[in-house]
Amino acid sequence: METKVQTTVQQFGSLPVENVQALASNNLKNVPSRYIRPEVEFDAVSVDESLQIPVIDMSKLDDDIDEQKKLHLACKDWGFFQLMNHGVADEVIENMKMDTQEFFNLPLEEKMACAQIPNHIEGYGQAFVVSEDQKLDWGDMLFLFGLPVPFRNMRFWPTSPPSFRATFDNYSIELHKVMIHLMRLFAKNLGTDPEMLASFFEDGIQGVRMNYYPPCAEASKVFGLAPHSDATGLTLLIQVNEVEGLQIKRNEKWVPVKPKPGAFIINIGDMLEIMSNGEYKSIEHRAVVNPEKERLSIAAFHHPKTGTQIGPLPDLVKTNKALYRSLPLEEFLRLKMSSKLDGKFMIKKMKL
Ligand SMILES: O=C(O)CCC(=O)C(=O)O
Repeated sequence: METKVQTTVQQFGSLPVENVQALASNNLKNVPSRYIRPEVEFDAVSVDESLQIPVIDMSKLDDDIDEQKKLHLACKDWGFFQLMNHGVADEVIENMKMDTQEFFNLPLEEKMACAQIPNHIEGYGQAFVVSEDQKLDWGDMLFLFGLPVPFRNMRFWPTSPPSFRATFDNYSIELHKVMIHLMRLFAKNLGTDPEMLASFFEDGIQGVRMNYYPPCAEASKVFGLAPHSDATGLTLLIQVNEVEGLQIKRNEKWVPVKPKPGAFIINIGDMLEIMSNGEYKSIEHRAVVNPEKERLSIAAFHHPKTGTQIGPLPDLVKTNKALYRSLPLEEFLRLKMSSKLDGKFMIKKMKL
C-alpha cells in the first residue's frame, strides 16, 4: 500500500507528448518547431574542449589524504567528477547498459506497457512538460524508483528483456552503496558528522532515469535535455554507448564530458549544495544530440529520505551565516517537478 508521503513524491506527472523515438524513425529532414531552440544555435556560450572534469580514484579515498583533498576540491570547484575503482562490478554496469538498450530497442507498443499514467512521474514517457506551448526535449525516458524498496511500483518495471528487473535491482543497490560511501567522505571533508549526513541518505529516495536520445537531422538546433541542475543530493551517471553528449557549464563555457571506461560521472545536486551551505556546487548541465547516432544514458538520482528538511547542516552554520533557507524535501521536489527544466532556478529560489 502506498503511504501518503510516497504518493506525494510520486505524483509529479508531466503532460503527455509525442514519443520522440517514433517521431525520429520517420527520418524527418526538418523537426517540428516545438523542438527547435534558437538559443542552442545562437548560444553566446561557446564550447570549450580543452577542459576535463577531475577523475577520482575511489580505492584511494579511505586513506590517501591527497585523494581526499582532490575529492573536496572537485566538489567545491567543479561540482562534477568521474569516479573510477568504485567497487561496482563491471558485470552489474554492463548488464544495466545492455538491458536498457534492449528495452529502448523494443517496438513502441511493447515499451508502452510501461507507459506513464496521468499524475505519475514513473514509467516510459517524459518529465518536466508542464504547458502545452513549452519547447520539448529531443528524447524519451524510462523513470523508475529504485529505493526505498516500498517506493518501487512494479507496474512500470519492464518484463522485457526478461533480465531487466533483476539487473535493475542489482544496479540500484550497488549504486546506493557507492553513494553512501561518498556521503561519509563528503561529511569528513566538510567537517561535519559522517554518520549524520549518511543517515539522511541511508533510507533515501533513489530515482533512475534511463534516457534515449534518437539521432536528429537538426541536432544543432535541439536539446536532448535542456540546461538544468539536478534537484538531488548526488547523481551517478553512465553513458550506455560510445556517443557523447553531456556538457557542463564552467566559467560561462560548455565543457563536453568524455566518459572514462567503467567510471561513473558524478555530480553534486541542489540539495547537497544547500546542505553544505554552498561549499559544494550543483552545476548546470545539458545533453546535446548527435545527427547520425542514437545516444543513451542512465542517471541515478539520490535524495535524502522523506521528511528531511533540506537546508544547511547545523554544524556548518554554527559560525557561518546560513546562505539558504530550508524546505521539506517533498515541497522542494514539488517545486522542481512542477516547472520546466530551467537552469539553477531552485538554487535561486532557496538563496537567502
Ligand atoms: O544524458 C546525459 O548525459 C545527461 C542526463 C541528465 O542530465 C539527466 O538525466 O538529468
